[in-house]
Amino acid sequence: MKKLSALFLGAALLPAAHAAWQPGLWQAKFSTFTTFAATCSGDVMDHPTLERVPGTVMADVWVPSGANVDLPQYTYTNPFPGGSPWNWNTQNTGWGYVGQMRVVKGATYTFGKLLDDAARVIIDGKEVINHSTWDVFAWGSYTAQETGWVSFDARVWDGSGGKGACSTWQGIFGIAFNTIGVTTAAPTTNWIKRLDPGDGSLFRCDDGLGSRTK
Ligand SMILES: [Ca+2]
Repeated sequence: MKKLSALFLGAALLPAAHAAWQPGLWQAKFSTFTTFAATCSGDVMDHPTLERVPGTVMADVWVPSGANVDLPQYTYTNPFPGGSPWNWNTQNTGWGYVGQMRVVKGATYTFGKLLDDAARVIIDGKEVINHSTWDVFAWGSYTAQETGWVSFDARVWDGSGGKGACSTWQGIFGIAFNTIGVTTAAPTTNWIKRLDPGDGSLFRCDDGLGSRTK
């Protein structure tokens, strides 16, 4: 009996043999890329700025044209422990986000983009948005075949001037989604932010068995 207890105790102390899922997405800031295509092809997981965030947060920040982008009000501070504040550069800033999104079988997820300048969204391998004209609304949809987690990859990019969520979505979100079939930007109440509430119920990302510790 003594031996058996020790065996159970030993098993409990062993590190988990699978990836540890965390709420949110991995983010990388591609501040030196000069094209949207370069931002889209950039490797998020190998980037030195790698940090875990709730969702595609920098798509939601708005910086007016000509503004001092270093001002604190234009930054986003990561609520996760150890997080950092970021901001857009004056020009040619890209952001990449990777992880998984929780979806429900049969539900159609319509993604919308209304930001300055560009966004691409790929969910479960399907590109639903790839649009690079600032201040122009774009959308695309994906229907889940199963209930569970699917891959999610989003990129946002600005060339110069104003950046982030704009027009009627300014101050709210730059990329959003809905599951009620809405394909117009207004009213904004039809749309949902891509932010995990903090419990891993919408977005999650794995820690790579210890190799992705930032
Ligand atoms: Ca711009």
